[in-house]
Amino acid sequence: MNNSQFSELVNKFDVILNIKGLAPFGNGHINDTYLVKTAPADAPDYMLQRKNHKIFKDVPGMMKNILITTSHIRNKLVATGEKEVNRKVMTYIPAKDGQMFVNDNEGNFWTLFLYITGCRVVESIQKPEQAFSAARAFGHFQQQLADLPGEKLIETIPNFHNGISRLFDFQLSILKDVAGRVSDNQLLIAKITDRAVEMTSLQRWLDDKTLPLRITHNDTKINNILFDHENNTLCVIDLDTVMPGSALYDFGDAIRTLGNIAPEDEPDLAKIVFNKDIYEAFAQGYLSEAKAFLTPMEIDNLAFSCRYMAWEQAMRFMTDYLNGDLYYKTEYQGHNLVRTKAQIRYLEVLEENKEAMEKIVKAG
Ligand code: GN1
Ligand code: MG
Repeated sequence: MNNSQFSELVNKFDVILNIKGLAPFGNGHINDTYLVKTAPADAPDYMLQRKNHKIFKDVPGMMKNILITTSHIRNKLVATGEKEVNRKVMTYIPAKDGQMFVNDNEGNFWTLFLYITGCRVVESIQKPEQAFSAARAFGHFQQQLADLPGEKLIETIPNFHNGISRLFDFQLSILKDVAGRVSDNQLLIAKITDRAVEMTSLQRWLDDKTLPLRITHNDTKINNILFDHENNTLCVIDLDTVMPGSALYDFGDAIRTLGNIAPEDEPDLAKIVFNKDIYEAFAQGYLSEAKAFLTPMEIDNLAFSCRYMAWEQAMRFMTDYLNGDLYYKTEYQGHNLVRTKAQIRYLEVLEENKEAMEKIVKAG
């Protein structure tokens, strides 16, 4: 897409912009994001994002979810006298036709939202204080949405964190073996399969209502929180998967990236080490917000949720590898296999730390 096509697209939104430049932004695995710089220098900048409609099959429904949740949070911020509302919740710009997206000639869906000035994305956390604030931000996000009726939201990706359905997809990818990658990876496959009975218990507890359904974020990687330059959290972003889910998904997924010192695709497995101090700070920060609404069953399973999310993610990466790399963006041949191995190693590290992790939650 050239610059004039980009400005044509941006012009379909209900805002007048003097575009100065446009550049790719961030490193999400699913959508494509661009920063739209505007003039004069003090005018707000925007983020233009192409939603991946092969993965999000109902983009209008997803954008409706996002509008409902951001409006709900915005109303609360206004009611409590928050002065910087636009820095504490995402602001999506409607199109001139009133929809929350515009289409290009190829049928892609584009959205526009306000760039939050003075924000920072972090890919890993070294300081426990930062983990504590990140956890409070995620806990607070769940709490802000706790009184929003779940039936108002659609499932933007059905069965997104449903371990039973993810396991089914994994087994199907093994049976089909379209890329001929199964025979070389029997050991990894076994490591995932061996844990299936324990791991699918989370879904069984949701099915029999031992665990409650809430509105959750479902993609609580550390890079989905914005910080300011003083390390204060500003707001939770990447709301595509906000939908009914378990609070355990959010806690577990955060520890999946935060508790691991190494990147998600670290090829040197020896570098995958669990950062207990970060985990402890995160658990304390999360409980300081969430203890008020979590059930004892949820609290008892916070440590387990970390192993669950690592298992599920390992299985998702492996499924994609066996399917011939169709889902996640990959940067090189075998990238999904490297991610799988790193994720399984992290799962083993979490298993080695199981007792310590449970003790920390009990103390919190
Ligand atoms: C994807 O797009 P991104 O990078 O925020 C994925 C998450 C995975 C994550 C793994 C919609 O998130 O579920 O945990 O990659 N999002 C979707 O890094 O599948
Ligand atoms: Mg993201």
